[in-house]
Amino acid sequence: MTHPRSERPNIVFILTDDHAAHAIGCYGSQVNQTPHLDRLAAAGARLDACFCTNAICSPSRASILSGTYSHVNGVTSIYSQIDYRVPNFPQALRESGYRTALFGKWHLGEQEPHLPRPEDFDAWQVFPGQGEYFDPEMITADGTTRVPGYATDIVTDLSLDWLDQQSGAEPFCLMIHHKAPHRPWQPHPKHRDLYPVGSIPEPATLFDDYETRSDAARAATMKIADDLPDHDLRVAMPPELAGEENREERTRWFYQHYLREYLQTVQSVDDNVGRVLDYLDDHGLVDNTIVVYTSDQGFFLGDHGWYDKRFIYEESLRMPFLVRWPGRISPGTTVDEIITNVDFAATFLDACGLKPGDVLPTGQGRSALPLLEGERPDDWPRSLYYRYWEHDDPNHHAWAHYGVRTATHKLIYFYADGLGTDGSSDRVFPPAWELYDLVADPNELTNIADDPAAAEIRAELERELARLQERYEDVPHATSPPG
Ligand SMILES: [Ca+2]
Repeated sequence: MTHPRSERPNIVFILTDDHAAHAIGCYGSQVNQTPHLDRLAAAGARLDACFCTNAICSPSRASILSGTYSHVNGVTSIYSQIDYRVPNFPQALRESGYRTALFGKWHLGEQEPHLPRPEDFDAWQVFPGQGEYFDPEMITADGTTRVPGYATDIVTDLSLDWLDQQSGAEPFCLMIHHKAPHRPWQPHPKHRDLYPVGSIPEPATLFDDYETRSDAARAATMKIADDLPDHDLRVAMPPELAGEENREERTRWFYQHYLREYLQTVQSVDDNVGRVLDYLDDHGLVDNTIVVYTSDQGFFLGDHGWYDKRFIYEESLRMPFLVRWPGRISPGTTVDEIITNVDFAATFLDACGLKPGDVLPTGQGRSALPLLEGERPDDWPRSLYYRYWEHDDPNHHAWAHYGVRTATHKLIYFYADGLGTDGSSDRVFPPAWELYDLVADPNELTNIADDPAAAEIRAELERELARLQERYEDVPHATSPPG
C-alpha cells in the first residue's frame, strides 16, 4: 500500500529513554551493535554535538515539545507539572493541518487522576509514569487498559497501526516514545543471550576516583559498585564481593551484569526502529518523511563508575540525534555545531514550512535545519546553557548545578545550598566550581577551576554563563558569586 503524498513533509519522531549515544554503533559504540540505527544515520545526518539542557526524563520531554528551558515550561524535575499554557510544536503542527499521534511514554503528569494527558494529539495511548516492560498498563482516552506483550514492540505496533489508518493527503507527525531502555532493565527474552557477562569492554573511567572534583561527584549515589538497587538486575550480587577490599572486583561484576541488561533492552529498540524504517520503505513514505531518532538524554555506562544521568558531564549531557530526509539532508552528513533539545521544536516547525517565531512565540530555540542541510550560519550559538534542578534527590543525591559548554570547555557551578525544588533536600552543601578542558581532557578527569593557568578561560566562561542566563531569562541562584 502506498500512502498519498502530502505537500509538506511527514515527521516520524522516535524518542527513547536514557539511550546514550555511546551505545549506538554509528557513534562509535565499543559495547554493542545497532544495525538499524546505523542504517538510519547512513541515509541522513548524525549530530555529534547534540545536548540536553537538563539531563532527566520529564524535563527533557517538556523542552523537546515546547522548545523552552525547564524554568519556562515548569518541568524542572520529574516531580513538577508542565505548564500547559506554554504551547508545543505538535499542537502548532496540528493547528496547521497535520494529523498528530503519540504512543508510549508521556511522563508529564498523566499518572494522577485529573492531571493533563496528551489530549492535544489526534490519537494517543501512553504508559502511566515510567511504564512497564511486560504486559504494560496503558492510558487511553477511554480509560486504562493492559496490553499483552513487550513494551517496545507494543509502542511500535500502535504507531504502525495508526499509520495504517491514515489515508488522507494531510501530512502527519507521529511520535513514537519508547520507555526503553530506562531502568529497571527488562530485556525481551529473545535477546537474553546477547552481550554475555565478561564480554563487554570496560570504559576508560570505570575506576574514576574523583580526585580533582568538587564533592558533588563523591556525594552522588549513582555508583555501580555501591548504589545499584537489587531490582535493576536479574541476579543478586555474590556475597563474597562485599567489602571495601573487593571494590574493584565488585565494580567489574556490576558493570558486566547491568550493562548486559541495558544493551539487551536497547537491542529491541534497534529491532523496532528497523520495523519502522521497513514500514516506510514498503508504503512509499521514505521520500517525504523526516525520520528522527533521539533519546531524552544520555546515560553513564559505567563511565566515572556510575549509572544514571543528571550531571552535565558528557555521557549524560549528550543526546544521540539521527535524522533522515531524502532530498534535503545528504546521506552521511555529520554536524559538529552545538544543538540542544530546546532547538528541536523550531527545527521541526521550520522543516514543515511554519515560522517558529509565529506559531511558537514562547520558544527559546532556533531551527537547526540549515545545519542539517550543510550550511554553517556564522551566528550559530557557540555555547549551551544547562541547568539541573532536582537538588539532592533521595535516590541519587546529585546536587543542583548549572553550567556552560563550548566546543572546547565546560564550566559547572554546583550552587547546592539547600534551596532546591520539588521534594529535594534541605541539607546544606558548599557551592563548588568545576572547569574542564574538553580538548586536552575529553573524559573530564581533571578539574582546572582553581588552576591559575585557566583563570582567563574561567573568567570568560563565567561571563558567558551570566550572558546565557540573561538571554534565557533564568534566575541565577542566590548564592552565585557576584559579577
Ligand atoms: Ca530519561
